[in-house]
Amino acid sequence: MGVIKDEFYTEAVKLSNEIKALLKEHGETVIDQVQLAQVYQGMRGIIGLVTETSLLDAQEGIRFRGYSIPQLVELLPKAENGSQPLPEGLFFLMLVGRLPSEADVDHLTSVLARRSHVPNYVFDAIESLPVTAHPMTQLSIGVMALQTESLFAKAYNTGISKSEYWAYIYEDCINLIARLPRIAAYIYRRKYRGGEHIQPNGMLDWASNFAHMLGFEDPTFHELMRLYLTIHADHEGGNVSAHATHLVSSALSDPYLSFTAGVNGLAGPLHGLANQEVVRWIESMYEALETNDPSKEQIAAYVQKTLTEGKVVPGYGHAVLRQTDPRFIAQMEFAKRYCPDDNMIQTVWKVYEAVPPILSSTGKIKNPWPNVDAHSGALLKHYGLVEEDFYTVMFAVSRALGVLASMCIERVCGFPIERPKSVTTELVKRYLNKEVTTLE
Ligand code: CMX
Repeated sequence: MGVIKDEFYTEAVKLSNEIKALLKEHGETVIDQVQLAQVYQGMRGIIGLVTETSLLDAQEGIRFRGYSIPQLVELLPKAENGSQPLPEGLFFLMLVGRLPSEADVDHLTSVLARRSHVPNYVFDAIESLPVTAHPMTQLSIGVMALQTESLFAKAYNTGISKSEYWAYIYEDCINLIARLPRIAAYIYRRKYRGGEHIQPNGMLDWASNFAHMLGFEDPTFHELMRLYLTIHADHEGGNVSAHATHLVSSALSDPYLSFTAGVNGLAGPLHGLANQEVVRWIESMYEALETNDPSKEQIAAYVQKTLTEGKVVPGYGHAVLRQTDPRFIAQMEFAKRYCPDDNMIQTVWKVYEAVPPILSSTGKIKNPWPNVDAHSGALLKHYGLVEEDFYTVMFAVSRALGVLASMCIERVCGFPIERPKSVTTELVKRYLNKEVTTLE
């Protein structure tokens, strides 16, 4: 691990120095203006964060360190005979800032395999919950239980210097990424497979080992896992899971505490839980229409019904994107190659034809196009992973790669505690009535 850690540190220090120079010269330059509506409406569009790992363009979608998803699929190292990128490679890219070689990825894979042991008390903590508890609740508790392993928390208690923080944070982040698939798979086997657990296989890559511990041995499903865990990893810094992780970590809460905050945010139906909701919505539609093969017209009528009932169409819309999510397209391409005849996948494609014109016609929905969650569930179902309330856990395993890479960078750069200013509506009214000249 030392080699990657050294290269990461060298690059992050360069960045930190660049930021210091930038702020010295341009620190008072105004780069954004804020409208009152933005303050009340989820801070949409306000530039208030720096995240190096990825950048979201409203039209083009996500780029990770400058690389689009199709480029990553082409350029990141693959498993032997595989066609999908290894997520370890994306983690390396986000962390270090360059495309990894096969040797870099092999090294990272073996480090993660070596560090994947999860202490029994973590499983005991999960077991203390009713088996009916949502898998995201079980994941959150599992990661919290693991917090006793934090090297950063221990080192901080001994009074280390600020300049040493990053090294412990780094180790915690690698350890957490290594252990997450084991915890997630434990939850899956506990909840849906009668507690028959599968031991990790240290010869497999990170995603493949996850698939194996879940109990799936189809090599194409392992390929899907590699793609899934790559494309869900990061979506710049303002989304709820990334921002929550970043916010909590800015208080120097260790990576276990901080990532759990992100997990809890991802568990919201407007964020990561939407992948579960999409499958439920399609199944309710089948039931309501009494067919598993609805026509485009029937789907359109069901979408209208959903809107009339005051509900959202899950998997559609986005706070930033204004086009079809390239993560949706990547999954569609995978499905076209491996399972084009699957019934639910065909429904997903028909929904894709039917929904955007209807959402556009409402005049209020800013993005009528599908996001990542519109496709993932149907693919997982195809391979027999049918328990949709587990899907967000898989999203969380992937999201760890992005938010923890960012956390390592932030600690080298010494980003301070986050503390935006809030105001009251009373003060806003006084400002608008010119009774006060500033909202400060
Ligand atoms: N179905 C119905 N209504 C929708 C909608 C959808 N898919 N998307 C947006 N709207 C509505 C909003 O609820 C809002 O209504 P009100 O004005 O009545 O409150 C209005 O359209 C304007 O919203 P917006 O500015 O277009 O979207 P936001 O930035 O506020 O919200 C998002 C973005 C993703 C929460 C929203 O599009 C949504 O709820 N989508 C469905 C849930 C979903 O798929 N979430 C997953 C997002 C990806 C991820 O994080 O995993």
